[in-house]
Amino acid sequence: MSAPSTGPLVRVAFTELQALLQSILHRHGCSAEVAAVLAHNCASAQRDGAHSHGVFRIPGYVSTLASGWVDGKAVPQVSDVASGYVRVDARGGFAQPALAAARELLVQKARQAGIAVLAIHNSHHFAALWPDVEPFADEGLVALSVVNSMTCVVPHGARKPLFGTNPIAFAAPCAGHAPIVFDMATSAMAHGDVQIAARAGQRLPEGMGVDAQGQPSSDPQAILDGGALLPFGGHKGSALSMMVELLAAALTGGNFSWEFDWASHPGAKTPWTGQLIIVIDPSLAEGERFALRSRALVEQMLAAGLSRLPGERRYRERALAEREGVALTAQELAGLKALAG
Ligand code: NDP
Ligand code: PYC
Repeated sequence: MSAPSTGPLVRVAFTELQALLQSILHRHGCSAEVAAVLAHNCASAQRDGAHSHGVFRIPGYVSTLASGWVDGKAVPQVSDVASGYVRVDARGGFAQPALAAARELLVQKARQAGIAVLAIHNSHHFAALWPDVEPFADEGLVALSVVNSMTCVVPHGARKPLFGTNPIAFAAPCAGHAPIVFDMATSAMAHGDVQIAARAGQRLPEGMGVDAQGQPSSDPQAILDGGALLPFGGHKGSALSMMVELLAAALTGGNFSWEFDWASHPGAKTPWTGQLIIVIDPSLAEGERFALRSRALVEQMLAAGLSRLPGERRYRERALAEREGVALTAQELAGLKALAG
């Protein structure tokens, strides 16, 4: 989990931050619709203290748009493939607008069939994954999503990087409680957190990555400069990362993490890959029971001594931001205002 940037903090209303991000993205090449979707996503990450994918990412969006690598005005093409299958060609644009375009059809199919799959390809995902799944749980559905990124992770037992940081996010409703959500890179750290540590001049814990010679390194800059990350949990995280490549790329028709070459687009940062989302309607088989069972599980975990659930830190940050405004550094806010012109 990334720490916020250092420096004096300011707090701004969520809607104000969202509007600022929207104007930046629109000014730098996104259509109004795409800018609105991405601004909501990025402001939500900042609000929840998900710093590796909050406003920290805005310069990357801007440089990528300027490089011509991504189409910020792409209109996704939705195909109704089968009773439980929706496919979207993001047409070289961002993944979140593709999800937004297909969402209604996906939910309709999940409610009819009990389960539905959304396969997005030709898409760029540069964000946290939980915003893609949490809203499904808010409406009583269970959702699982995977997305692959860019080659920077050495598979367990291999010699050179191949996989992306490949996160997995899951959300489920829980009676009388916010949805249970986890969202985790299958690498030992998110690439964004390595960049934040490098910027702050911090060392990393051992076991996160290797340098350009393949030697273990705790220097984030060495990992960024020709080195690589390792999967979390050795062969187990490596197997999950492999699964993400299969589901997010092979199944959707998107690129594997190593299949695109952005060298001719200096400034490009967004991986051009694919994303899979699986949505299940638990009410078809279990009625209201799933959410109650989910609550029973949480109670047993707490009784067993668990100090916090995944997602709980974010919910706490969110509640604080709703009371006091979204926190960012004065320097970050000034940088955003400059980008907004
Ligand atoms: P973390 O390791 O910070 O957290 C992973 C999950 O574990 C979160 O759900 C977190 O909840 C939970 N958690 C953390 N600590 C505890 C604890 N002590 N007890 C219980 N639960 C805990 O996330 P990562 O660094 O792996 O990933 C960061 C972000 O980067 C993710 O949002 C991910 O989607 C994104 N990412 C995006 C990529 C892309 O291609 N688009 C690629 C790779 C990563 P909580 O959130 O409440 O802390
Ligand atoms: O933090 O690993 C990461 C990441 C890759 C693409 C977007 N975020």
